[in-house]
Amino acid sequence: MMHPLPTVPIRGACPHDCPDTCSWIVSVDPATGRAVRLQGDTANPFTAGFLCQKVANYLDRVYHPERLTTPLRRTGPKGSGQFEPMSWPDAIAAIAEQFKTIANSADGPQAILPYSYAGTMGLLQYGSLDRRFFHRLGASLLDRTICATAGAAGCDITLGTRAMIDPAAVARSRFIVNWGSNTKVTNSHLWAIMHRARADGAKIVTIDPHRSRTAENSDWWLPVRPGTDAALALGVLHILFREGLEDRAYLNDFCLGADDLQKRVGAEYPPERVSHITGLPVADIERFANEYGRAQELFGGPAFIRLNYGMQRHGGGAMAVRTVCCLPAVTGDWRHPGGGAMLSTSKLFPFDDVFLTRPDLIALGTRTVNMTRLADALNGDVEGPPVRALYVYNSNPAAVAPDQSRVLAGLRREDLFTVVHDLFLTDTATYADIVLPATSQFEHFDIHNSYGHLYVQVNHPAIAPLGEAKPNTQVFRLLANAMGFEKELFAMSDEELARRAFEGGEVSPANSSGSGVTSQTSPPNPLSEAERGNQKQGRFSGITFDSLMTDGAQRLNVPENWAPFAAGNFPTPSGKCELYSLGEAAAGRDPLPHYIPPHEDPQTKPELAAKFPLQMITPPSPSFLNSSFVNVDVLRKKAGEPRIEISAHDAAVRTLATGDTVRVFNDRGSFRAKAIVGDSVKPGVVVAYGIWWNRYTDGGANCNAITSTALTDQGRGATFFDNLVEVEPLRA
Ligand SMILES: Nc1nc2c(c(=O)[nH]1)N[C@H]1C(S)=C(S)[C@@H](COP(=O)(O)OP(=O)(O)OC[C@H]3O[C@@H](n4cnc5c(=O)[nH]c(N)nc54)[C@H](O)[C@@H]3O)O[C@H]1N2
Ligand SMILES: Nc1nc2c(c(=O)[nH]1)N[C@H]1C(S)=C(S)[C@@H](COP(=O)(O)OP(=O)(O)OC[C@H]3O[C@@H](n4cnc5c(=O)[nH]c(N)nc54)[C@H](O)[C@@H]3O)O[C@H]1N2
Ligand code: SF4
Ligand SMILES: [Mo]
Repeated sequence: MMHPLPTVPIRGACPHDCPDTCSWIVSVDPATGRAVRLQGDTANPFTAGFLCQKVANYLDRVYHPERLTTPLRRTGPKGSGQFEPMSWPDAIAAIAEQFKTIANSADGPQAILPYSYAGTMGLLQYGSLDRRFFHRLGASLLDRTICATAGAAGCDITLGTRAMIDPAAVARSRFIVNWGSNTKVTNSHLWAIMHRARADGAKIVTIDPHRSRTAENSDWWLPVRPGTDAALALGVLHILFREGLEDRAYLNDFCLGADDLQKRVGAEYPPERVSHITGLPVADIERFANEYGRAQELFGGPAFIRLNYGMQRHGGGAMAVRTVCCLPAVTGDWRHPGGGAMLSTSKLFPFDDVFLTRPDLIALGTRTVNMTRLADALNGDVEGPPVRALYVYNSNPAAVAPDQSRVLAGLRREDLFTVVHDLFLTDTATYADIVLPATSQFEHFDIHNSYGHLYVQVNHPAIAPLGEAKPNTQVFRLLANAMGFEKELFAMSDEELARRAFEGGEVSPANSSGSGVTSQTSPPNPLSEAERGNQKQGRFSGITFDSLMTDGAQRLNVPENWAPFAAGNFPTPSGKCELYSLGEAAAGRDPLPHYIPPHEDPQTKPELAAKFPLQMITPPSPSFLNSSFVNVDVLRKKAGEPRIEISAHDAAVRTLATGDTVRVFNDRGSFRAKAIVGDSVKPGVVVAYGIWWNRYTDGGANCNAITSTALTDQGRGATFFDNLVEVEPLRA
């Protein structure tokens, strides 16, 4: 009897938009060339050999029967999903012809809009030759604001960079705050470290309007009213100063404006006012501030805040992040390994982004379109020429972009030429004129940073592309050739691009922002002196590209239990933690933190609340990754069906019971869901889990039917969690 050949292990990394960027090993059957198994790679100590439930089912995604295998041409009305196969040469020629026609028309190339986000976070497939192509073409620039720019702006004001520490050091924290962070679900490897700390005595607190899985599994849940985190943080600061819990030496040595801040919070944010704004009892605010400020004394170690995206997606989202970032400076928690706060580590990876994306190719005066405002852009509500062509890749805006009915109306326009490159016929792809099949992470090469840990790694292709699927980089090589662009701009192989982006990183003056966490189209800011200093220390030193190719994930060259702000070193204009912001003062704005209410706030917009009394937040379902995985049957079954959670009080007023189908609506649109009545939210708040594909909903619309294109106070970000709605039973 013949023994089967052993499977071949291939190292790679999970490409999804998740801070964990897990290292994995794909086992390939050499006889068939098929991937037969996927496991976490134990060689990466942070991701520790375990993958989340979504990616544990990855073979179902890669070998899904609905994978696109050839280019398609539309044969029916837009949105009908009627297509016929076409060849790659025909598809590329058709796209190039349309782009040339538009570029040569009176509207010019800016009438072409690329639309992409983080379907993959690999540096090459996220943003490299695509950026070069659209810059060279003269297309509109895309401001990639849909996720993280509000928080980035908020952090930058206070810290000059993202809030970050070595996340592995969280094991040493003793008072852990998940603030607008569903860590158990969205950052599960950090959650595991939090639990290690808890076994050693740490207390875990979660501040969230929803009793999320994280809140449920914490020692204390603080159900803050949506969009009021800045007020809560200002109230905590009030108490810290009142109780003398501030670290005077840290404030004197490393901070700007402590006295001004103390006066502001002393006069304007007493606990009673903060209680009224946030909906939290005064006693809870007092207790939280005291435990936070006395963490060393009460719990034997520093306090740590995992601040995440939940608080950003509101009208005052940047201010909320900016204000929370002041807390560890006032307590001096930045001094201690494991203390402080973390939003993102992506800025730490000094890849040569300028080399990859070539912003020098951007023509002066090119307009920028904010991706959050796609609904407006497709309906003629932005400056400049109309959008006549849309090229979508790494994103599914028909499901994930706000103000969905206007997004879909735009996608239905007969005069819009739409190309969608994806692995699947997503909601967006059903509106395309041409659909192109994309490779999965098993089928292409890439190099990865992470926004939740300190490891750099490459992803090796494990199997041949399915059907005629092609990686993003390859499609832009073909398109560039058809457009007659300079060959040398697109000639390098993916491996060469990665090597150069990695090796060039040490000397590059480029910004080192990573995928998915900053807007990448505006010409990069030169690094501040402090950041350049950091970079010269060589965070890639000791790592070679060749060693990444052979050995897998490697840790950046930063000290174990790194505490970057232990001795100040804030890359702000003043070099200090700016409790008082010089930049804000220079811009003529209030230089001190203050509370900015949500756009749709019952306290400040009573007329709107009379029509739509409930604040709705719309975080993703734990079974999905944004709208990815909705078409994987086991995961969709786990998610159940679109549902909303509503308090017993609000349900009673509307004669609703668990299991009832409801209509959720406001002036922008409506969607249907099953009601879950309980105490997972306070009266006045409803939660809708996203982000369903419209085609799998009853009624053809998901929760983005009610979200708006209004932007955050700073950072031009999306306000997905800032909505007033009404809910009514749908009865036959
Ligand atoms: N399983 C899974 N993991 C993911 C994702 C996914 O879709 N699924 N998405 C990935 C992506 S793209 C991102 S950006 C991250 C996001 O990571 P997180 O920020 O952790 O995720 P969210 O669920 O968007 O929001 C976190 C929590 O904020 C709460 N929240 C809403 N409004 C407020 C508020 O005003 N104040 C406070 N304090 N809390 C509020 C929500 O109820 C939610 O529980 O997760 C990544 N990981
Ligand atoms: N209501 C509401 N809306 C939200 C959010 C929310 O919490 N609530 N979250 C927001 C957030 S945080 C984010 S980050 C955005 C995410 O929005 P998107 O970035 O659009 O994320 P996905 O929905 O996962 O869609 C990514 C698509 O890229 C495709 N893809 C994957 N790999 C590749 C590849 O290599 N090449 C190509 N061409 N395609 C590929 C996938 O198949 C998938 O269809 O959604 C936002 N929308
Ligand atoms: S989605 Fe996140 S947790 Fe899941 S495997 Fe990918 S990186 Fe790891
Ligand atoms: Mo995101």
